[in-house]
Amino acid sequence: MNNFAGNEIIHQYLRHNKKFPHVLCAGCGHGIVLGALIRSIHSLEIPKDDVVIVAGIGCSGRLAVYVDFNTVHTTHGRALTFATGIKMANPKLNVIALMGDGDALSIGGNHMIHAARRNIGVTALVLNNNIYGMTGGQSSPATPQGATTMTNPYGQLDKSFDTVELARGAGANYVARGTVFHVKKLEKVMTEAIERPGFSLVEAITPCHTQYGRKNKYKSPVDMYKWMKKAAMDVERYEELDEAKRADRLPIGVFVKRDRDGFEERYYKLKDKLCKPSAKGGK
Ligand SMILES: Cc1ncc(C[n+]2csc(CCOP(=O)(O)OP(=O)(O)O)c2C)c(N)n1
Ligand code: SF4
Repeated sequence: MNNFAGNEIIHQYLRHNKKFPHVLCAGCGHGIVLGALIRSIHSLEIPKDDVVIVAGIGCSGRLAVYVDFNTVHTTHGRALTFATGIKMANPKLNVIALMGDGDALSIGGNHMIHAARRNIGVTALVLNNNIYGMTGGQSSPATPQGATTMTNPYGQLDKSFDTVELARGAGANYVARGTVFHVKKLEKVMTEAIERPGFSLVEAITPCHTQYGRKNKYKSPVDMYKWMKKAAMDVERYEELDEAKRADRLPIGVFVKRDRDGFEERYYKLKDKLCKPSAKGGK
């Protein structure tokens, strides 16, 4: 598909009469993630009315207002709780929770773990820009150790969370990572994530030059994209490297593919069993 055809597709899914121009800074990667998400939904031919985008709060959460699906802009850290309720009420819907790294791993971290443990049929899309973008650049659990932030001017002391390992350990059916530089690959894993029953998580690495990059020696947003180009490598190749060569590299691709039954499947099976009329004619 050429760029023009790609733009035509995106055009069909935007709320043109509302909320534009958008609020994102020049060079922000969040719009690229949204474009990839739209194209993956389009490629699956899912009707707009069968898609629900549930967003938290943050620059990432803001994306929900631009797209013409069923959308819910919820509270910070609670996207997965709303998403769980929606999926349980109508399991036929494709429910996608859009969250920043702060949203998903900090205030919403517990919901993330338990949504994965339950294996609820929701797709979690974590836009990881290593920082709290919207509120001025505070450290998030994804801020790399040693990085400078508004709240850690002498360098982040804590180690950062590995979103992929967290979701894998908690029991998600599908876990992948991509970057906005490698957008075709990102689109592919998003498509697979939406298709797979049970809990899926895609971590999209996306730059926030405004709050993170310029405090960490990236002179321009372009430098951040160059970093992604250089650091990212397919997970299969990454796993062949010895420990020393893995430093500063970022594995991307698919990390987990499982077929465990989803929570709503187990719940509705139990409900059917309990509601079956008994042999004696009672309920
Ligand atoms: C309960 C609650 N606590 C704190 C906030 C303030 N707040 C809004 S967005 C945000 C962090 C945003 O960072 P992230 O989730 O990483 O998204 P980004 O803006 O980087 O896309 C915070 C702390 C809030 N809105 N609600
Ligand atoms: S503050 Fe960062 S995350 Fe927010 S719009 Fe600007 S570049 Fe994007």
